[in-house]
Amino acid sequence: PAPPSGGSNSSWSSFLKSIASFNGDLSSLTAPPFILSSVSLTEFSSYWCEHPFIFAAPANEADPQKRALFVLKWFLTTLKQQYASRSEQYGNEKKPLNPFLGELFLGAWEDDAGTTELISEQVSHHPPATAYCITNRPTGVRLEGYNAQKATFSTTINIKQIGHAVLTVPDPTDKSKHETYLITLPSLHIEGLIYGAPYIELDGSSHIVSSTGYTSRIDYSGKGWLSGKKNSVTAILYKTGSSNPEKEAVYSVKGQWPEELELHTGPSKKQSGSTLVETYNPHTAKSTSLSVKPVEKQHPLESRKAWSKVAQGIQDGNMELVGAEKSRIENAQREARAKEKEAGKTWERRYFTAKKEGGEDAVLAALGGKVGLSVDGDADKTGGLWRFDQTKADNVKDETLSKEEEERILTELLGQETT
Ligand code: 0T9
Repeated sequence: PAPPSGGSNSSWSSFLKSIASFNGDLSSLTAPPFILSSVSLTEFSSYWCEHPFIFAAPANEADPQKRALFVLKWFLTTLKQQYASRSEQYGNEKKPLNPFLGELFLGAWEDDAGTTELISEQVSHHPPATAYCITNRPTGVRLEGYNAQKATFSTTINIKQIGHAVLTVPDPTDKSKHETYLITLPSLHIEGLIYGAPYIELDGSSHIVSSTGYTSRIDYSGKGWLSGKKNSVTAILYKTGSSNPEKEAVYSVKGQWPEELELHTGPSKKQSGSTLVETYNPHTAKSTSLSVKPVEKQHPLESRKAWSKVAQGIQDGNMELVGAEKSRIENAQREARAKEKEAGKTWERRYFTAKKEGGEDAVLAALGGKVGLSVDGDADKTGGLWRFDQTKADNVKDETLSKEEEERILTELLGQETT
């Protein structure tokens, strides 16, 4: 075994010991400095759209079966940035900042598909849940979702993702109609912990089920004792309700998600008559980076602005500053919640609204049962069934904060001293 890649041996082994007696709350783990990230989980929502033109592509495809394939392809092309980008960049997975309630991360991409907008908001703190909405302006393709994580320890850290996403695609042959794709999220675990170089492996399976009658099942696997390659994936796309999806699949995919994916017609490439649709190579695919306003122009609750001192501390290895600045935010948040409670109020989410308990969600009602999602969207584990609220978004669009309002937010919600 190689020695730990970062930190000192002793701090890593005491960290491992603390994980072994772990209570399920990842944010409570005190990790050695080299494992700390200055990026908050609200930023992770942007991983859904590293390639905006692939995201928007279904809107320009007239054949519904091909559209379903394009949606599957887009989903698979997000995996690399979602789950491998930190370890590729730093040599190990990192522990993200734990967002505060109301934290925002806003931005936009510009590429061949035009402008695609991102809105990400921390909609719950206990339990932590992040909601997002990504819209490609020219086509109207939109992804809405929310997620939380449940961690357990058995051999390693195992994480189950709770929540789901809904992709809406306007029908290219009839713009008055649209179709929806309900997307479930894979579970994951941490590999490489004992070597001091943790990275993510996906496991189990996830699904995409569409209102047009197609289902994709995606199976994840890693390197086993004797065979298998790390970060492996296979997927089949079949007619929803098929009694033998493995045999009746109309498309199939095979590969390693950070390396290469092969898309074929039919259930597998070995099937006679199967043809190669496309080979996707993430190393050569065109990525577009997200544009975010400079910190000076951001709303005080925007992630990079609110966490800027903590991020600076992490980058400088100044753990005293990190601790002090984190506590400032956490204490201010605790006080704000106490005040709200006293006044009988709740924190108003800026862009999302939780569906009323018992209130039906049409997408979950129609498609949820096919992929094992409950109609209430696991609201108890995510602080609500969160949906983007266009009215709220329109109302805040041209909002300008007065100096007083900005100072009130800084002091009352982030614990900053203003002069
Ligand atoms: C949604 C994604 C999620 C968030 C992260 C588990 C994890 C927090 C949640 C699920 C995104 O769409 C996809 C990617 C990575 C997930 C993170 C990986 C990770 O390790 C963290 C947890 C909280 C830790 O930081 C544990 C410490 C770790 C570095 C082990 C030493």
